[in-house]
Amino acid sequence: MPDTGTVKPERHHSVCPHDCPSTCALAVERIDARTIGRVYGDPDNAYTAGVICAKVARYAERTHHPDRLKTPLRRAGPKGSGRYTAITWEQALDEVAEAFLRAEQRHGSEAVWPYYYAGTMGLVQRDGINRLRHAKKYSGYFQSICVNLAWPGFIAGTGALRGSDPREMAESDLVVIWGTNAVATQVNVMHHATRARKERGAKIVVVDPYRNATAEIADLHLMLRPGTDGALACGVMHVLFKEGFADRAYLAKYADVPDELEAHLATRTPEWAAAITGLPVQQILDFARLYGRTRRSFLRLGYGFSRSRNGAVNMHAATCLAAVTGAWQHRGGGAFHNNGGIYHWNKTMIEGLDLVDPSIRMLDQCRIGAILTGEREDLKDGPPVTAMLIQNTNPMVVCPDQTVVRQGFSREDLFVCVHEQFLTETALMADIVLPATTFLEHDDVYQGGGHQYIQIGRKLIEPVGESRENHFVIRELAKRVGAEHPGFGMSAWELADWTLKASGWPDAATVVAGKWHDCQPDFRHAHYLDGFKFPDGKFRFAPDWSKVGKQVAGMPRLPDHWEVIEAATDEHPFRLVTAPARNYLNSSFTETPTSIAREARPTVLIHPEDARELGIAEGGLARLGNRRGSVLLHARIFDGVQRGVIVSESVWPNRAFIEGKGINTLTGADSPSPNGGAAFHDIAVWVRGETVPAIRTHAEEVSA
Ligand SMILES: Nc1nc2c(c(=O)[nH]1)N[C@H]1C(S)=C(S)[C@@H](COP(=O)(O)OP(=O)(O)OC[C@H]3O[C@@H](n4cnc5c(=O)[nH]c(N)nc54)[C@H](O)[C@@H]3O)O[C@H]1N2
Ligand SMILES: Nc1nc2c(c(=O)[nH]1)N[C@H]1C(S)=C(S)[C@@H](COP(=O)(O)OP(=O)(O)OC[C@H]3O[C@@H](n4cnc5c(=O)[nH]c(N)nc54)[C@H](O)[C@@H]3O)O[C@H]1N2
Ligand code: SF4
Ligand SMILES: [Mo]
Repeated sequence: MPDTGTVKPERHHSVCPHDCPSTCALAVERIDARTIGRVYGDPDNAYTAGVICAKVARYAERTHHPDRLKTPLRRAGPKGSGRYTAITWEQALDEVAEAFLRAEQRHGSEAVWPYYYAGTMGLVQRDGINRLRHAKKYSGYFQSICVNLAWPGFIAGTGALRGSDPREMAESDLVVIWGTNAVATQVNVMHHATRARKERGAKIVVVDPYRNATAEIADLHLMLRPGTDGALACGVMHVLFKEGFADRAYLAKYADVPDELEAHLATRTPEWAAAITGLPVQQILDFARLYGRTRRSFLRLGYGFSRSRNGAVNMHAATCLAAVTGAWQHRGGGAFHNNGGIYHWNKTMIEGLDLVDPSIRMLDQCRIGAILTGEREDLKDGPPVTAMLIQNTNPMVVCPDQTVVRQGFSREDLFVCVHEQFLTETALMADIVLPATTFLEHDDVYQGGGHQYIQIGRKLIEPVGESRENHFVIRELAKRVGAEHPGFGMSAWELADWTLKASGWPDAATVVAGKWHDCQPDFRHAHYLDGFKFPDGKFRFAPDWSKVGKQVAGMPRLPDHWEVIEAATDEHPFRLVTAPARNYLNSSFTETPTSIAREARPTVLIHPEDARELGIAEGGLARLGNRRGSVLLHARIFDGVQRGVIVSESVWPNRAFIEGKGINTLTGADSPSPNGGAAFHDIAVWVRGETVPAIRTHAEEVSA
């Protein structure tokens, strides 16, 4: 970072674009037209409240990283070799367009598959790729990697993806942080929860399979087996009914089948739940009674406990607690997962929705391995995919069943263009690599998932090298492949402004002037006091799963433990959770030196007694395997898990592992109910101790 002397750099409002529920309001130091300094959380924003994570506070490290891509590149060696030659933007865009036109000529437009995700959460830069695909009838893209288990589970009971104002956590007497490692993944939750503790003596309960940084500071940690939250929720509700904590008047007015639920729960005793979750009976009773007698009890439901094959059922079961006690009626009470349902966007211009052709096939993001290796069912009996444009995602690291993903990307007849900030492992498989701007180098509009603000982030510095925003690439390709839509003629700013106005929000200039727009619905609406979002206004204990997904066979009618997880067996006695690493964000920040130094190396946490039986010592090597493959990494002996549960904080690049195979080698790509996705924390494996010659850590490699 340049020396700024004694003059304080000016601070500018911005928005964190990363795939994190917090979508923090930022104050960014701008040192000059090309350089940023430190990044702060905006203290005036009621949700951010001046708090941001360490990795974004030092964003200068990422923006000004020497490895930022600076020019377009053309592959000059085998796929994956990393041999590239620099070319001009004109050459690069012409070649991509030619490849797309060629693919279209040979196999039809569906042979081209634009592939993207939420590396940036800006609506224009993230979703604009859809305008190109709709205009050209390229293959559709079914997003499934992140929210497809969680959201249907929440909506199943409430009818809508929204809940109590997340800021109300500060006014709660009991905050239950369930399946989210908030200290690491959405630090602002902790700000509001610890305020409640300081100001009101609130209790903080964490439900999580390992003693993560959030559990460390909890009053009570329910350290259950992964994939057993449905059983926990049922055991708790059994006690709530039995011991008089159920609000019968509320249930009569606001719930569908409370009597049937009560009868169903009669056999779901705390003892039953203890046997499935591995928790002590007394702990389940203590939690149930604490929850039952606290009116202002706030369920802060994360994504983690939904990343199991029964995750949607577990999410629904957890939401049922607030209906049983009627906690929804109280300030600081109820439940919150994500606010997606409060926004009413008109994305016609951004995504070209007026051009949608429903006959075009949709290809599943998580099934990319099967799709690229030609599985007929995944291709919907259509043509092979022979050309791709990839923006804001790194499937060669983050997608399940990596062995098959790698096979697919290795196909010689597949043309891939990757638009990236760094030479990721996906970019390494590309024929053409295009350099991308970061959020500080372009305009966009953002909505909060974990809160309720719309914000705009403006371009603050000049693009690094020759990097260009996503919207530029989409426009330029549109010109070259003959795609037409008014959206291609607008700037990112104009698209943001049009979209805000067409959606009934204030225009872009107004949002910028006020720094953000607060979209919080009023108390009655947020707490469903005028009814849940169904015609009869009643919460669904017995949801119609077919309303939230297509694969519903076998899903239980009422909250339960649904035994479809990858259970431990004699052959695969361990259950692996691949929870997020604090200093990484998915695969991002795995390039910044401070993050790498703090995470050190790919590691698996193993219970001391399991480690002893396996003959694995602290810092020793462990091989984890199942029928999908095996990975070799270092072990840490850790007593903050149940026996039989292991945790590997993720997502390290494959190349950071000793044998170049990363953790998602072990993850299944089978599509869970009711709506697809990936069960990243639901992996059965065997574990073996192993010895190999000393090998440098990733951190050592990077600094070497
Ligand atoms: N530092 C950091 N922040 C991130 C990310 C990151 O990778 N790193 N990723 C971002 C993204 S894309 C997302 S979607 C969010 C997700 O953030 P979260 O909502 O926190 O969800 P997860 O990250 O999947 O997992 C969180 C916790 O769930 C626990 N868990 C796993 N299985 C179970 C289970 O069966 N039951 C229960 N109760 N808990 C379980 C894990 O042990 C972990 O501690 O975070 C975002 N923020
Ligand atoms: N084992 C395991 N695997 C997981 C998970 C897990 O918990 N465990 N979590 C899963 C989850 S929840 C998710 S959401 C996925 C996410 O996985 P990814 O989609 O890969 O997530 P990111 O790392 O957020 O973003 C990917 C890339 O976007 C790039 N990028 C950022 N901004 C821009 C931009 O403006 N333009 C362009 N062109 N590129 C940009 C970044 O440089 C980064 O390389 O990973 C999943 N994979
Ligand atoms: S907590 Fe999340 S939204 Fe906030 S700065 Fe960090 S990554 Fe960005
Ligand atoms: Mo995610």
